[in-house]
Amino acid sequence: MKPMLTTLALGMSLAFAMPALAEGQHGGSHDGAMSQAPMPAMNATLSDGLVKKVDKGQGKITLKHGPLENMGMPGMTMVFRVKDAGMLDQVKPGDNIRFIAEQLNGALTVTKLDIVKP
Ligand SMILES: [Cu+2]
Repeated sequence: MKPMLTTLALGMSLAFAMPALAEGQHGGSHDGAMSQAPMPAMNATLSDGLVKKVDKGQGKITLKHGPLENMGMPGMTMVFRVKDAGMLDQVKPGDNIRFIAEQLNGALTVTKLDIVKP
C-alpha cells in the first residue's frame, strides 16, 4: 500500500510541476511584451504632433512629432506631405494635433489630422 501511494504522489507532483513551468514562462514573456509596447495597437497609429510650419502652396506641413509606431520612427521634427491640401486650412503653427502618417507614393503623407483642443 505504501509504495503505491508514493508513486501516486510523485506522479501528481510531476503533473503539477509541468503546467506551472509553462505558465511561468508564458507570464514572463507576456510581461516583457507589455513593457516594450504599453499602448494597444489601435492607439499606435494616431501620433502626437506640434505644427511648426504650414506650406499651403506645396501641400506640406512641418511637424514636431512623437514616435510614429506604425512607421517605426522616433520623435523628431520633419516635413510631411498632406493627402488633401484642404487639411492645411484647419491648422496653424503652434497647434497641437493628433495625426496618422503613411507612406503614399514614396512620400510620408499625413492622411488624417485632428486638432487637439486646449
Ligand atoms: Cu519623423
